[in-house]
Amino acid sequence: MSELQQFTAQDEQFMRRAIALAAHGQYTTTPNPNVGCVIVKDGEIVGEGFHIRAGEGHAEVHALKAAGDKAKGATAYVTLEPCSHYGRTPPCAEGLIKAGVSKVIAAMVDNNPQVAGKGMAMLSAAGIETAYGLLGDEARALNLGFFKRMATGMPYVTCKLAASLDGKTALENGESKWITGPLAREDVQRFRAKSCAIISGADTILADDAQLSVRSHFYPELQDTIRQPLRVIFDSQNRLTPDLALFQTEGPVLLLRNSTQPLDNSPHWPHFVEQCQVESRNGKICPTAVLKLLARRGINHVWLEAGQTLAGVFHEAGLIDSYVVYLAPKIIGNAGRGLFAVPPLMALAQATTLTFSDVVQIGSDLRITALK
Ligand code: AOF
Ligand code: ZN
Repeated sequence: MSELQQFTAQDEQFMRRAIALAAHGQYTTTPNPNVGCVIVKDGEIVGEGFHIRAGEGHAEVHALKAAGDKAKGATAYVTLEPCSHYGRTPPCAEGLIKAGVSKVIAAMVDNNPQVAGKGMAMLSAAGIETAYGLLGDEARALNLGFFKRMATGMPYVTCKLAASLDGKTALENGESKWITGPLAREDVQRFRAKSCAIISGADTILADDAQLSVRSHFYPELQDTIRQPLRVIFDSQNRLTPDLALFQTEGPVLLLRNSTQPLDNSPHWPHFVEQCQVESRNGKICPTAVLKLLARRGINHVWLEAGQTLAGVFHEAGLIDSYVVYLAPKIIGNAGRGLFAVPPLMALAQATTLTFSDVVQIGSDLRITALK
């Protein structure tokens, strides 16, 4: 197997197509990664496909089916190393060997310990020419959560914030619901839809009566397949009640209790609400324990949409990988509330330093992405 060998411009073009196909699965594949595959014979695409849903065929299965006999002697471009294991589906490496492809180019190796190079090795052992490393960064960006969970046992956490131009998230009295405009709120829907879980706290749910759901009318193309991410709510004092809007929207909810608080098993909770006691200190639920629990349940990417207290807890514990901040052209003034409730710093040198990765205008607001 060779890494970073000289790939041709045509190789790059086919891998770009495979990456674009993989992205079609971004609302549905969880806990599996987004993967695309293109099969090329004599410079022509003869089959292509992408992974849609865990439990169903992998990208290669769809592409090989479309190619039929034309797969013989063809080159397969895959955004992730073909799998070598029997999971919910049989190994794709075996499928490619049986179909008689002569070359497989993968954008990157799969860091799932069940695969981890074994897929490429199976192909090589069968006499198939293999290479990887073509557009690896682009392919990695599609599955940040999956790769982080496989490498560390923790999900990738994106923290969403909305603030005025002077960096305030709410008035002194807590009013905060409509700082940003409708297009920014629609943009948030897209991030929610891509995430595996949305984390929030009882404060936010009580203040805004938030549903934290994905509104399917934003996705006409996905009307039938729209998936509600798991809504994970920190409610360490059992303050939430079944009448709130959150519990009127069908879709899984994990209600977190502190380890000393009894669960509320009253019959009024809807069937889709699960309560769970989590390791706590001084009555506060441990955010690291929550993320580990979520990763064990196959959660790759978390969208943290919370108020300054819970956002502060995650930030201080160093658990946030990326910050998505919507900035509205409004001035609230010094009496407004900040974004993170954290203890004061003694020197600027103690400040968290991030890197801006992206700035775009969305309607009347700006969206700034900063990475740890
Ligand atoms: C691929 N192509 O399209 C995907 C792959 O339980 P299973 O059978 O769905 O296997 C899931 C694992 O297979 C997943 O964790 C990842 O390592 C790999 N996913 N591999 O070759 C695909 N989705
Ligand atoms: Zn596979």
